[in-house]
Amino acid sequence: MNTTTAERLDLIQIREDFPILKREIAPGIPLVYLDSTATSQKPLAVIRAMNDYYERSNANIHRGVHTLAEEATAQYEAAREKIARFIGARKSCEVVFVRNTTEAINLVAFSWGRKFLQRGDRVLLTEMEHHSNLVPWQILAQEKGLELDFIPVTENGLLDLDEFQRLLGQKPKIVAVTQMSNVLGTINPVKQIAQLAHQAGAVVLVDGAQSVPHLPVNVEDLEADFLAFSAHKMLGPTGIGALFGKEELLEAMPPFLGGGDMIKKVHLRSFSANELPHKFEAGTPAIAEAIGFGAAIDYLSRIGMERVAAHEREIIHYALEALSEIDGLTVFGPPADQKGAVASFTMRGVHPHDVSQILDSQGIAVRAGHHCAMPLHEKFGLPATTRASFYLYNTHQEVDQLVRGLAKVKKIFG
Ligand code: 7TS
Repeated sequence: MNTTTAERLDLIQIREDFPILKREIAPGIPLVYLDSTATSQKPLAVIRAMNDYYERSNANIHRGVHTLAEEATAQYEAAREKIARFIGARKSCEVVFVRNTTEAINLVAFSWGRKFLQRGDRVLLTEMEHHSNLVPWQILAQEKGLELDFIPVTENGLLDLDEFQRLLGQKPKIVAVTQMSNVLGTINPVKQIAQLAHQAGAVVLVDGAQSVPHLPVNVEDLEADFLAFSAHKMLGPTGIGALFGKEELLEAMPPFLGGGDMIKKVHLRSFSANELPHKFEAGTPAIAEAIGFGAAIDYLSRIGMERVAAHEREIIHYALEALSEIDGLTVFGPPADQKGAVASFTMRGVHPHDVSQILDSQGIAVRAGHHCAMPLHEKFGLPATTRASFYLYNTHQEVDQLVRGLAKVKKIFG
């Protein structure tokens, strides 16, 4: 593997930073948390940043001139700056705070999409999208009479790029694609996709819910027009996420929600919208959560996303190797070098929910179901899978525990 010992993460120190990892699920049964794709755990630095804000500086932002209001505003805006730097945005006004990835994509669909798409226009998605990058487009398609097309997923869990080129020939107005599948783990070549989409005249939205937490992501390098991601999957709190949008696109878009903060002037029958990014942030935002998001970015930046990614590459190589030795177990998706640290699998003769229940009785937290990607499961003819996912705090020993846990599942189900 391409990490040297010097670059390796200090797992003992990192695990110390996450109080929940000391939890026992039952007496003598320590937690093995393998569900970070759903939501990550939070380090003390994030929990403390939010507590400090409530204990010292709590006030509403952008309105008061008193000391607390100024502190709160400064911390909230500092978080935006950190996020902008983290993803390589040129300006912090290109980062809009939203509740999560889902809201970010809805914002694009219902602000950009409502204004710039017309009956018969095509939206190009993929078969591996999370529901949050499908349903908003379906709603808009019904409203406006749009055509939805899908880049197919191959048997081994990759996007069919020949078919993508053909679909681009139909001149979609927007290509919206996930950078990493939350089921297959597939890391899609979004830079190449964006370049080709731009040549065909389309705008590009990247769903970064799984990539931004796990890989170095730079919007300039990717040539993404929009990038959506959630804090809670990258060590931050729930209730906050970000939409990156290129300034000229955001400028041209109408507001999404109306109310306080997003306006410059309001009359009884009209308003003028505020400047970016406030135009898209109506009402009192999740202030403590934004500050916690900033602290999560600080934590990841201190470690370095290259090292996070390298650790996860090691873990997934190790996990796939170990899982491949279990008779009757099938892991879906591409080989380890083309995917992130996600292993969705089925076990012959055992329902995925039973697998996860028996693992839970051993303290091992995995997820079973369709993982909000029902069309992808349909494609593979599966009602559900069991999914183990890994992050910077997971160890090789935890992979071994998963393997032992699965041996027990097999024993119980004979
Ligand atoms: N896009 C992808 C690729 C995701 O994995 C998820 C969440 C979302 C969008 C939506 O993120 P949210 O923060 O708005 O909910 N994925 C999962 C999952 O795999 N299990 O629980 C949530």
